[in-house]
Amino acid sequence: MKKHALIAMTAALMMASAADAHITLEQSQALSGKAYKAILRVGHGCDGKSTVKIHVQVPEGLLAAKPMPKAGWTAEKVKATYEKNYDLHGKPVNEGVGEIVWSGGNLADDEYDEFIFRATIAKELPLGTKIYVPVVQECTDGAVERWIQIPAAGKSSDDYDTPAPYFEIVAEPRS
Ligand SMILES: [Cu+2]
Repeated sequence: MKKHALIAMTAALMMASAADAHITLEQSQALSGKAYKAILRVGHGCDGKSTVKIHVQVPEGLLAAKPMPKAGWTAEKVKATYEKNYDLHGKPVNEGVGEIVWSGGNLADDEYDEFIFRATIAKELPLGTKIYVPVVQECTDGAVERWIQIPAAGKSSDDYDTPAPYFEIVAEPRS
């Protein structure tokens, strides 16, 4: 009995620390129609190898995305045409940065860092929607981690080994 409880607790702790170590977004909610600061937290490399490149796919409906310059890294801004037209501060937009690629740096597996971009959340995106931000992490020796898993119906990100970071669109911040 005691032993089982201990094992269950250890398993829960291990799962929690694995989730913490993934690539995740610091802000789990974004306000509809407002700017969202996406802080991608990189908790580890690929199986002990250093991170040298981070590809971020900017999801549909995140408008006018801009990376925050990062010392020691170069941010490439890949232009894309949006699938739909959106209203951005009263003006129609249908293109912007669709992918951001940070490269040139070297983040050791035993160190932590953050990669930041900002975008405006299209008012057209429904409230309550979970937005997944696929990230591909490249490391030394050609190692790669793909944080692109989006949960199937009835599952959650915790059910996956390499879930895509995500946030939820809300009308007002919830505590
Ligand atoms: Cu992890």
